[in-house]
Amino acid sequence: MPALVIGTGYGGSVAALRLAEAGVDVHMVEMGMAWDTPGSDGKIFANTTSPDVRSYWLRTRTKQPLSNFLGFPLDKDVPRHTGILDAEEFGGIIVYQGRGVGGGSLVNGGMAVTPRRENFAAVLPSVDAAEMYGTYYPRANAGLGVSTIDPAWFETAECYRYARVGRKHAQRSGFPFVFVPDVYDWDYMKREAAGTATKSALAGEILYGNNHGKKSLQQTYLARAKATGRVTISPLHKVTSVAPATGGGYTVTVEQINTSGDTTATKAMTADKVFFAAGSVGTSKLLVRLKATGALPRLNGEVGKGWGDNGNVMCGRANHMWDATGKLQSSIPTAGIDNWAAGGAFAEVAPLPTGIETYASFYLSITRNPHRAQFSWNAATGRVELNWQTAWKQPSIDAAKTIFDKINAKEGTIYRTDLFGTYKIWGDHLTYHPLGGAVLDKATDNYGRLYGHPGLYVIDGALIPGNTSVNPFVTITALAERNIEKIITTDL
Ligand code: FAE
Repeated sequence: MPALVIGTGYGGSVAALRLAEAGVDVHMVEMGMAWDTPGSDGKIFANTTSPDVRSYWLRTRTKQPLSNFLGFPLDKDVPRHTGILDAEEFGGIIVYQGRGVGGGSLVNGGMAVTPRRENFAAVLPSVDAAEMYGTYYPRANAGLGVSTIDPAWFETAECYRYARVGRKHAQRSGFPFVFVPDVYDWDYMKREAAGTATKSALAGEILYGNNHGKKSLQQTYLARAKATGRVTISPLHKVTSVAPATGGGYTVTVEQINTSGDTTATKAMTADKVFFAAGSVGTSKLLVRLKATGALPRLNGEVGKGWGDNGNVMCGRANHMWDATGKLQSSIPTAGIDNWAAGGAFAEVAPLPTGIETYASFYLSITRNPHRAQFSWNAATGRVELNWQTAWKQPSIDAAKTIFDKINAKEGTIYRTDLFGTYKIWGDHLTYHPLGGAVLDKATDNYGRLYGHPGLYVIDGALIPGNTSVNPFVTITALAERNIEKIITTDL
């Protein structure tokens, strides 16, 4: 076959669509499920407040990002299943990732943020920023279906009381407050609020999938890719090896798995070109292992390096009784506090959709964190390890404190200590935004061609060196649009 794509997230979906449009047949291999069939409750996706068999990737106990509430642990036992959210545990960090056709777009908040141009230039200096902002960011935003909330509706919607409280507190402390675009269908959300459409964002759906309203890749890039007739997808198939084939191209070894995660068949596929789009962690793990075990010996020493957590850190604040944040909270965040230039933090005002009044404000901050980790092969355990240290979150906590210490002082409020454990203020144990591990212009050339093995490409978040200053998927999509255009015109 001409082209095989490993993974069906943002990078993989862009590659598949543009290759197919150029007349190239594409096969996509995805380890997660298809997520196109309703369960016994008639719904495809489980609700955030009631995780079930569909919610976690091959775990026997849930691993909720907010592990506690009012002192009570929230996790519970679930049957082991190829569920939608992977809480992948490394030594110093839990990396949350989407599993299934659509990758992270199945589980994420849909916050679709284009970074400030000066920040982009600092992240990827080898990329022509004028081209990115003139052509590829607009193309990505259009392809993803990005739009911004109607500001008049925002002012009155009960489900955004929490965001308005977040704005009031930010502005009273002098911080810039910005609306954040999203791929959620805002007209659909208005109908949810009016009671004329089945609730999704207003029913708290997000972390384990949205049954309505959110334009995941299934509704955008992947739908268009399939409509070309040139793209096939194998769900519940996991790539375990890629090696040069005798006679040219690559042999790709694929394990078919069942919904308990057991291998039921092993298949060999051959492709002229192979695109690594298994996500920052998935792509890095494959490349590091294949280099170390001799399948792809000529990959360079940059493979596995430059990994970061996009500076993710979470916290909550306890408000006064007169600053109620609302029983009804839309699960789709719509606004943020931009203190990047002064304090190195961009904090999204996040929902806490518990169904009860919590008087809490909750935030996910993206911060400027200088630490970068490396993936390496442990031959003894047969695993790829990541050397991130939990203590490396301290610069992120310090950056977030430039916002929240000031707000707390101004409002006379305190941090919540009951959301991530007992008497624990900071959610510093996780990231939603893994980036890097096969960095552009280091492990690959300036368009994602892996050094050492012609015909192999990286086209996902692994290309980005650890931070994007905002939520990453628009940048991943735009960079993929840029790279695939070059690859199609020069390599095919
Ligand atoms: P990704 O979307 O992770 O896709 C990789 C795919 O490859 C997955 O479907 C894997 O199952 C599959 N795969 C991995 N290994 C293999 C293998 N060996 N064989 C076959 N398939 C494999 O990669 N970002 C934003 O910009 N805005 C947000 O609001 C936002 N919220 C988030 C909320 C949560 C809870 C999470 C987890 C993430 C969030 N993100 C958000 C991050 C965003 O989803 C992520 O950066 C992108 O999905 C990464 O895109 P990639 O194409 O790199």
